[in-house]
Amino acid sequence: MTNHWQDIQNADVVLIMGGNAAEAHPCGFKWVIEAKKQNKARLVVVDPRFTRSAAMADYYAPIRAGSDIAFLGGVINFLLTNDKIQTEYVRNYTNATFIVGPDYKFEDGLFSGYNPEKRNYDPKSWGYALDEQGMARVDMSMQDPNCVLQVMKRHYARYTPEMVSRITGTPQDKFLKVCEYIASTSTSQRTMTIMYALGWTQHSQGSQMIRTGAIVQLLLGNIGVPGGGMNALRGHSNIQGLTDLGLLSNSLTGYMSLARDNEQTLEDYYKTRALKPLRPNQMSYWQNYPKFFVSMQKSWWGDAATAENDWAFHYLPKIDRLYDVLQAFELMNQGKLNGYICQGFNPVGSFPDKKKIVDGLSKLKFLVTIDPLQTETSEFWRNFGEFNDVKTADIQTTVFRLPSTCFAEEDGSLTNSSRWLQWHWKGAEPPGEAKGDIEIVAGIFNRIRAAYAKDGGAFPDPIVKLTWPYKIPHSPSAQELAMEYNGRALVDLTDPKDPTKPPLAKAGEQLSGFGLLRDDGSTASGCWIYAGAWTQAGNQMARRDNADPYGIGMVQNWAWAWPANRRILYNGASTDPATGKPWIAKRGLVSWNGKQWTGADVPDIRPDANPTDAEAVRPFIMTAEGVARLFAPTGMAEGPLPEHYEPFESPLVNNLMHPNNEKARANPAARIFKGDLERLGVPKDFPYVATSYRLTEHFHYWTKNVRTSAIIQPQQFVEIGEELAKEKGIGHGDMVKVSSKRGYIKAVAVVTKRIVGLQVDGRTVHTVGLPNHWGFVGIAKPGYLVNTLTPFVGDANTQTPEYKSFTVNIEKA
Ligand SMILES: Nc1nc2c(c(=O)[nH]1)N[C@H]1C(S)=C(S)[C@@H](COP(=O)(O)OP(=O)(O)OC[C@H]3O[C@@H](n4cnc5c(=O)[nH]c(N)nc54)[C@H](O)[C@@H]3O)O[C@H]1N2
Ligand SMILES: Nc1nc2c(c(=O)[nH]1)N[C@H]1C(S)=C(S)[C@@H](COP(=O)(O)OP(=O)(O)OC[C@H]3O[C@@H](n4cnc5c(=O)[nH]c(N)nc54)[C@H](O)[C@@H]3O)O[C@H]1N2
Ligand SMILES: [Mo]
Repeated sequence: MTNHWQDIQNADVVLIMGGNAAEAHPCGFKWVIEAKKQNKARLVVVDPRFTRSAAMADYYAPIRAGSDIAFLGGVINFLLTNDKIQTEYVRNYTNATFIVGPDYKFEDGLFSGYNPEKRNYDPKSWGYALDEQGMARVDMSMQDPNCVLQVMKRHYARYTPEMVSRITGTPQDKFLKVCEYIASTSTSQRTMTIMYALGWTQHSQGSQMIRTGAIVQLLLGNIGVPGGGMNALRGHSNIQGLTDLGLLSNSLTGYMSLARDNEQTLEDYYKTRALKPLRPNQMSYWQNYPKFFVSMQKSWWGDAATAENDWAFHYLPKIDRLYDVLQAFELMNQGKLNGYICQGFNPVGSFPDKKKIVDGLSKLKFLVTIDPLQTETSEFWRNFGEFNDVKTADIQTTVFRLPSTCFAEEDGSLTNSSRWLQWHWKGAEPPGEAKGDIEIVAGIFNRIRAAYAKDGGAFPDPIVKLTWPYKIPHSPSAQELAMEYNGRALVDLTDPKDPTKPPLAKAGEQLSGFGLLRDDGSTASGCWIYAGAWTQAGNQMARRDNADPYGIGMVQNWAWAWPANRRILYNGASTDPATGKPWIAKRGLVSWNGKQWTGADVPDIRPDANPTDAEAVRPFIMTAEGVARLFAPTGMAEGPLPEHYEPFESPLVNNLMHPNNEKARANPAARIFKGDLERLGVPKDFPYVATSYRLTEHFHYWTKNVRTSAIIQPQQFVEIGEELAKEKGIGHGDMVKVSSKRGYIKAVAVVTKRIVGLQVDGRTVHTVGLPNHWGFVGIAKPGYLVNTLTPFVGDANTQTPEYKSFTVNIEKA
């Protein structure tokens, strides 16, 4: 979230699109109700299904799954052609004024730089026009035909209400009504928040769907302001913490990244990460990358990371490709990956194309599962009849099951969607032989290290020299790890401005924030954005003061938020650039008092940045531009502006935007492996759009082990609309067979008014809804896994699978 849960109460309009907060985030959803109570906020929901969120909405519009870029592109067109943008915000806080370079082109659905063999883009031609000093050229009047605003106007002119409706199936009048609600927040006095989750992320163009939402918010001046923002409603209790700590295979902590194999030296590595400003006087805060990186290396390898060895840069792997989960299972299937450790993860249930997942696991030498429960994954080798029809005798994989605790049986912190690190305390002792996750992983590590120390190996240093300072080496405590992430001074840190002053931190002391980090090896910090969470004053995550002195939900002393306990990111943009005073006085976050920035939140701008300077520091300090990017010259795999593509499986044989270009039918840069192309269905055989989702009564695949949940939602069902049911002769409660190119499941039909057929390009397209919670292990009624049906396709940037739009057939079983 750019903002936070409590802040939703400040919104005037709430758009829930690509999520179903009432159902999947019921505790957080109460802040939507607060917004309705306090501000007469209007709730608008756009979803293929009339959900429990829709049931609370002031306005609901249906949409065909997978077509949100067309819808939001239409919103952008509406805002630009009807002059419903917050002009001064757009001019000062976004790159609308920046001139795009002469080589940029968009033709027939493809951007310049496309390589069809590699299915990727060279983004070189997407850069800005630069002046002699290497600064980006701008036109503050936004009239230059090549400035971003004008480029966008041309790009989105194609997204007319007629075209939007033809693609999305949303009736035109409903689409336009949603546009009006959204446009009502283009004044500086009204804000809209967008709440989204998997309805946007789980698509082959998911990242661009989210970007389209962000562009809408920027045009309206709704980013950085209270009641605004792009609010990703995260999944598992600590999934925000997972990405913060860099647990994705290409990540390091605090959103740093692993070097690629063409970046063999530290200098090359920094080149594309510590970017110089593109406009005069801007901060480009990532210029501090070396401070964050060296501090992380010192935290990991201590005295073995020295200036002479480039802070042990060569200890880190250099990646030749992304090693996401799709890649891992592809490699397993190819026989190139033969051991797998599955910690708190049940891929047989949760990953797409179950057959491919089970085939992959069957080729392993060993599989380790670390889980409090038996799962479909730990039992993948057993025959469960039609639900998992494997030949056990043919599977040679050795499976180790290591029983772990769950969160209530350990101390630690969870980072929620608001970026708050909240400490919790153990509530019970683990049962039986279960051990905590830290102890299990430490046990594996210590044994591997002992083996390396004894026998040597190809490259022992990174393992043998890893810092391991814990009191009980086989069981580090959560406290020790949290303090390590925060970081400490390794020597007395003198003030560079005045070395005679007492040190800013003494050797050995916990650091108060990332502002103290250095790139000379004098500081250690495991995760720079977490610096400030456990200071000399103690555990900030354990704070529990819910005082809200400004009455706008700013509880600065409740837990601790990254970065720097800032609750709303980019909050400098909540002020009028002419004065530095809040756009909305009663919801003031920060303001310029003539000398410095102060306010209810920690200012997200240099403290002494005078807004009245001609070249004032702009509030988007993490970009080299200093402003937010409507047009992204780098960073996105499939182009600088979002463009509608069809899902890989769609009821349409072509992309209505580019009917004659097969290459632009589906996202041209999305992740798909050769073999999986053959496992995609065509509309003639699989005419219905399928989408999968959650129910309040279950949490993924584990609550089918809980008696009460297994009673209230006992077995797999499938939702279809009344019209489709009639066409197919399916009655409420009948058993049906749902099939895709990859397999089939059988389930009970629920015939409902909540899903309706949509008019897409002149014909009716039906949606089949698949709640995704059951399987063959547990105490609920055993059954098929929904992911038997889903395609092995991933988003071009994140490789998140396309669970939310694929195609099926349905018939009475
Ligand atoms: N009770 C419960 N709560 C949970 C979970 C759970 O299992 N049970 N899981 C947690 C996890 S890990 C996560 S990630 C979150 C997920 O939270 P959500 O994303 O809110 O949950 P979903 O139900 O998967 O999907 C949300 C909605 O997206 C809609 N949708 C599907 N395709 C599209 C599309 O193309 N466009 C639009 N606009 N909408 C679409 C679906 O109809 C559905 O209503 O929930 C978390 N909360
Ligand atoms: N078709 C379809 N597929 C989907 C989705 C969808 O919407 N549609 N959603 C996707 C999403 S967003 C997600 S997050 C995934 C979820 O996929 P998974 O993460 O694979 O599913 P969970 O059932 O949440 O599995 C987590 C496991 O963690 C175990 N666990 C719980 N606490 C602990 C602990 O403290 N330590 C350890 N070691 N284990 C623990 C649980 O017992 C459980 O077996 O599913 C994805 N798959
Ligand atoms: Mo999730």
